[in-house]
Amino acid sequence: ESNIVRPKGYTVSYHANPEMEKHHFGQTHPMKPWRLTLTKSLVSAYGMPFAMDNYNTRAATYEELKSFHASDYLDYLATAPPEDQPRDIDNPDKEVKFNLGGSDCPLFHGLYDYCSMSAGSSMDAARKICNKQSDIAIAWSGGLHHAKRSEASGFCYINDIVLGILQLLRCYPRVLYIDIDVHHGDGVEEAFFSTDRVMTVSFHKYQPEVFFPGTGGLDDNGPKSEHNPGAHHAINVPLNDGITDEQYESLFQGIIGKINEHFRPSVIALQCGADSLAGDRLGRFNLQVQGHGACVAFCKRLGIPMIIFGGGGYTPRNVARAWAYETSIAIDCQDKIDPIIPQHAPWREHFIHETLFPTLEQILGEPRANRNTQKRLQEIVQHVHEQLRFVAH
Ligand code: V1P
Ligand code: CA
Ligand code: ZN
Repeated sequence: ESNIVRPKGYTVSYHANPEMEKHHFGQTHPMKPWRLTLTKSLVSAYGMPFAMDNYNTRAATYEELKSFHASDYLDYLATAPPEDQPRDIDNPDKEVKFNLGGSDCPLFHGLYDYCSMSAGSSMDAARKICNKQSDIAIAWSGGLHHAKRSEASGFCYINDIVLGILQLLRCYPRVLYIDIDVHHGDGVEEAFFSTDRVMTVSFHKYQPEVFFPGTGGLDDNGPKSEHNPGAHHAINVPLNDGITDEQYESLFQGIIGKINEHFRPSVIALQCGADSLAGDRLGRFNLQVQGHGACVAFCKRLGIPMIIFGGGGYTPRNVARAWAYETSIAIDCQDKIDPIIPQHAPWREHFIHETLFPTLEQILGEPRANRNTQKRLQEIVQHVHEQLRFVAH
């Protein structure tokens, strides 16, 4: 498409490793790395690569992974036998200790390669932001926000976001982490619990004991122990089923706008998990591609350098729609692209409705009941504003 040109005055980069998409978590597992192939094919069908710097990234090295993760965990991740091989009789309790091999975090073939490729793309994106070679760097294969220093969790083994933010902290004083995945960004929050140089903000479905991971209540704002500079620097926005575009946009702008004034981030790391979209296999919200994308557009308008990560997203056609649309927002061609999916797009038959913006009725038949009252959403904004009074500015 000849109308897709480089944006004027700033540079956008796209970081991906096509080898990563060939990995499989298993037949019944919701995480499908193939959604990255579908996303890339849609981005390409629209001609968007012409407007960006496109990097084929290398896998992160063991040393790079060690900047956040423990060596015994990485060693086991690198050597644990895949599920269909004989059990590792020398290490009977390591799978339990590291939470590897269950239904959420299976030990599949090529697992270590898969993890180091995801981390490699996110770290590459962070370095391009640090070097000022990119103003917006996109790493859709990252966003694996649940992984801990020595533990896998919720489909996440290596926390590429933490690794990326650690890179950013080498060159920028303050990082604002924003997480619009339907799940709580617990791994990133915990990693930066004790610093005031990173503020973490997660919007998520919150229903302890029912919805994974069960953390991220409104009052959880970082350990309030004495002399913890990180206190008040974790912001949580707990939501109920069925939130709409309109409510989410007003909540997002009210909260992120205020945080921007108080915290004055030098760079933004935005996790764009697409499981917050309506019709997601695991999600519970009623967001459409437009409302999800509006969060990216709002952050972009702040005019601060930004890394954009992927994350969850379990209905591949909707993941590809959202991330292709958000790529178009990054390069500022969202008003130029045809909402009808290009005739030559590979796997076009997967997009049951041939538009980038299916209606709620098209996605769901019957929309999910909205359990978020205006009163409760106002209380949440109020609470966040009160937290920010503790943040130096
Ligand atoms: O609910 C659980 C745990 C497993 N039980 C002990 C409770 N796990 C969830 C994990 C969701 C992970 C989301 C990751 C992300 O935030 C970032 C990439 O999007 C889970 C669910 C669920 N409905 O919440 N696991 C599975 N479903 C699952 C289903 C089939 C096969 C394997 C896992
Ligand atoms: Ca979230
Ligand atoms: Zn998620």
